[in-house]
Amino acid sequence: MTLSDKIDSLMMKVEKPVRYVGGEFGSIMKNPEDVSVRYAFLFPDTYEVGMSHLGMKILYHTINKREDAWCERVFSPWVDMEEKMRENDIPLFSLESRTPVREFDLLGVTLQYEMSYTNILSALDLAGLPLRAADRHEGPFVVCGGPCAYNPEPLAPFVDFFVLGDGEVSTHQYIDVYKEWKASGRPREDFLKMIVGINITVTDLRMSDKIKKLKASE
Ligand code: B12
Repeated sequence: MTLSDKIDSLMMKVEKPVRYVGGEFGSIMKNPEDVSVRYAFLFPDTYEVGMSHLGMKILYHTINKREDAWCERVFSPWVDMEEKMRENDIPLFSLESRTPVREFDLLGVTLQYEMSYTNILSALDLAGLPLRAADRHEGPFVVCGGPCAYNPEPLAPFVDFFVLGDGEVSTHQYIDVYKEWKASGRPREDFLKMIVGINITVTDLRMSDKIKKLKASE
């Protein structure tokens, strides 16, 4: 049974299955073979809360305009679906291609309100990713942006890096750096060093869980 079959088998058993089916007008499908960067954008709340968020639409469009990248959407499942996913060993997946989140290159998370922070931890756990950035030695880099990124301290141990301000330009910048890093074969921590210079706050993984602000000049 494929992951997609397993997901389909739950659709009649959960409330509002339309939250998990995708395929809406405007959603973008690409061939994974044709792109070098796969980006999962998580709105850490249910589909109906997240789908009306303008920032996600802007960044989805911005990333998908690139021929070398594919951005897919991810939402938090409602409690009934989460319970069934855990029972049936179904990891958190993207809406477009139903790919497990842990197989993406980058996991972008929007921080719209602090009350969503516990959903972010649930999402990481459901994706099968270690919660703490320092414990993640493979899988997607977790990047957070949005209004609450201005106070990164509470989520710092769980996030690889934060982006402050509007994402339209910086998203391209760190995707470009990601491609360069991937092609170079350098160690995972080096990616975080390479993004210094973009308007970004990086979690210092090796020294401590403290936030270390790296300016372009450092
Ligand atoms: C519109 C809005 C709403 C709408 C949301 C409609 C919707 N579904 O989108 C409504 C009225 C529903 C709402 C509700 C709430 N809101 Co509100 N909301 C806003 C508001 C005014 C604008 C958000 C917005 O759409 N901006 C426009 C888009 C285009 O910009 P953006 O989201 O910031 O995204 C850009 C960048 O931030 C960045 N970015 C965003 N995400 C990411 C992710 C990555 C990875 C990267 C790289 C970049 C990036 O790139 C985007 C494009 O440039 C903000 C205040 C503000 N000025 O930001 C408050 C704000 C986000 N809301 C807030 C709060 C508290 C709430 C509520 C919890 C209120 C309540 N008690 O019920 C609820 C929670 C929602 C829920 N769970 O249902 C607070 C959060 C503060 C906090 N510390 O938690 C804010 C900051 C207002 C404030 N100053 O108090 N809200």
